[in-house]
Amino acid sequence: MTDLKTGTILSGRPGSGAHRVVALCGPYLSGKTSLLESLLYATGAIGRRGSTRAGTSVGDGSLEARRRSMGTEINIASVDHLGDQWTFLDVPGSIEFQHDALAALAVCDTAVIVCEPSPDRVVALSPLVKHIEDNRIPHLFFINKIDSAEGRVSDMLAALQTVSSRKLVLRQVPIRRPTGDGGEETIGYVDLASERAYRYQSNGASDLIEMPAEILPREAEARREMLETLSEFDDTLLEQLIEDVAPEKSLIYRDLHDEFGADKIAPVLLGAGDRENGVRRLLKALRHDAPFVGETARRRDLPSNGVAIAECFKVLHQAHAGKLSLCRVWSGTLTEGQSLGGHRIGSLFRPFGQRLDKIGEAKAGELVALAKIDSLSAGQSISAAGIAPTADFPQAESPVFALALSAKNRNDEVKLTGALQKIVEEDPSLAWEARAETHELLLKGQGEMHLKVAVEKLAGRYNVAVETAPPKVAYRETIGASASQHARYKRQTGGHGQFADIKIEVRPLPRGAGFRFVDRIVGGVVPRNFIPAVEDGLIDYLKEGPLGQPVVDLEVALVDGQYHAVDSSEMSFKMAARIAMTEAMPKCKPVLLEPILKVTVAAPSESTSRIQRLISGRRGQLLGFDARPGWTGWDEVSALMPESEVADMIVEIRSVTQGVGTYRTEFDHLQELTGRGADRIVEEAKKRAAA
Ligand SMILES: Nc1nc2c(ncn2[C@@H]2O[C@H](COP(=O)(O)OP(=O)(O)OP(=O)(O)O)[C@@H](O)[C@H]2O)c(=O)[nH]1
Ligand SMILES: [Mg+2]
Repeated sequence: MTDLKTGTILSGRPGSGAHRVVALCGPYLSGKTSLLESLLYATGAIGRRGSTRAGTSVGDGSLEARRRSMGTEINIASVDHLGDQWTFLDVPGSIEFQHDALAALAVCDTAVIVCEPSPDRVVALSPLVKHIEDNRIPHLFFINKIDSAEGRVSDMLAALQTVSSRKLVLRQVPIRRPTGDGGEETIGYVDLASERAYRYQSNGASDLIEMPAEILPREAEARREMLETLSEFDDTLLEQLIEDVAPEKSLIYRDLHDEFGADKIAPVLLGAGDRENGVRRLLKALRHDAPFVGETARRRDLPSNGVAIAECFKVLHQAHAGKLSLCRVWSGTLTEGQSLGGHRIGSLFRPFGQRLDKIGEAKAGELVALAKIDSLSAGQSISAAGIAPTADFPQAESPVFALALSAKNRNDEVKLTGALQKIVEEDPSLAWEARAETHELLLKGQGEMHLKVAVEKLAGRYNVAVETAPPKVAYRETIGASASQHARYKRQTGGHGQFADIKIEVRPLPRGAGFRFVDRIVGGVVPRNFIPAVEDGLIDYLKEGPLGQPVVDLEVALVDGQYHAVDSSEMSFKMAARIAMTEAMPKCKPVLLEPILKVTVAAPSESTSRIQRLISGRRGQLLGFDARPGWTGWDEVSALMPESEVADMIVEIRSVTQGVGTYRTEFDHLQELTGRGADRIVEEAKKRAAA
């Protein structure tokens, strides 16, 4: 289809050489990278199929991924297939690396949601499906590992429908055969549109076989369901069904194509990606039904008028190539050496696993790595107008886990912050912060594994070895009683001495008031120029009170004093202030304060009561729960919780929510902490001071 106003090709035809992008996404270990391997093999891009388990796959080639046999970053591979060009973006399934999945989804034409045939695990899919639906990304489900499926496909379909607001359309029914041990195995499938039966091969394309007689009733029922769903969007088909006229195949194919492209239905395919079963059928569906770049650009409100524009969705920092901005070209052509919006486009690369193939130009639809455009980062587009943010690019998730970092070699500190900047640019769901309250360098992210991988990258790619520790909690202390104190600082060491004499009154202030200094000196008993020195001395003392923590929420009034015309100095008044505080504080009933956070946990409703128990078990005070806005079947539980109890809470939240629960926090107040918990913290502070 051509846009009449601009002459741009909005949608192409299979075999027209157009370049489409497919994101392979889905839960942890559902088989995405194995499926990618089979897609590459089936299209002839690789001559032999590797495996993630053996560490021989094209995807997961990074050290961090290989070490764990899991995805930790986007894998990219482009292939030619029957006159079309395809780029597959295989993303990590772990929720901790989810940002890469969202980045890939932003630039794809179609998402393939790869899931396992386990109805009780579909909850794990719900945030992903919601994100895809919210962004109106045409998507299909690939029920993988069909070789190990135990239940019925119809039960899986029903479970999937509970997390999908799009009507699901089953495209295939499995052909099953009893196994010797009383179970069943899937040996092939019937395609419900063509009504042809196929037998899976252990390697290569499935064989066309005669339709097994025993499957006919099931096939007929599944086909009727497919047609009924399609007829909800097509009156012609509806009339034919009512009048019992057998619809033309071309009509069925057209409906499948149009309603998929318009994101009204989500087709469901079956297969086993690690042995190529159903892989060619998947390729065929993509070939016929995946939208083209112009349609995707239109969906995202990006220009597709033939003028060059590309959007960066991820940055990589490479030892040799330097900064690489991974981009999708939405319109026009990018060429090596071209100047675009004031930026020179240097080398262009096409990524294939860990390999970068140099190319001279990249056309609309293509996925390309642009070298050394320093200011081009994820979520920005580059065009003749310069570099600008794209409106609907996914925001980075707020962190739910943190570690304190320190360089093993003190001389590496500058190198460390430089490397942190780079890894955060590569993965914006990581963040780092020099936290003044605890004097720690914090690395924050989506979970322990996420941060461990980041730490491995620091060591392996940037050559900065770091130590990690759980972050400190920013405890404070305050006082529960008032006291007056007189203090004198006097030294006589030859020449002229040191003299300062002051009287202070210390009293507690309400929570949140901080520190207040009051000058009540009358008649110049402490000269004006020394009063700031008294205040300085107080502030200096307050950095660490008798319980080993910064002191807050108190007032200190300077009420009286004496000075000596020769011996008094700023220094001596500062010293007197310290002495006065050191003596006054123990009389003021010091008490520990711990930070309390307002916590909002979001989780599927069936785990709400478990979340509430988890919060109560961590000294939390429940405030209530409500439906999570915009999320069907999810709740938000809010509570006040001590910061120390929140630190590793994500691990437990995930274990009771199939990994999908999450939380956000904001500081609420400081609260007095007494008893054994407080004693332990004071002990630790003392030990640290002594060390
Ligand atoms: N039985 C069976 N096992 C499979 C199939 N596909 C993948 N597996 C196995 O499932 C495990 C995970 O496969 P991967 O391809 O690494 O899964 P993934 O979805 O890429 O994993 P992450 O990227 O870490 O989320 C491996 O042990 C595979 O061998 C399949 O179709 N059938
Ligand atoms: Mg993977």
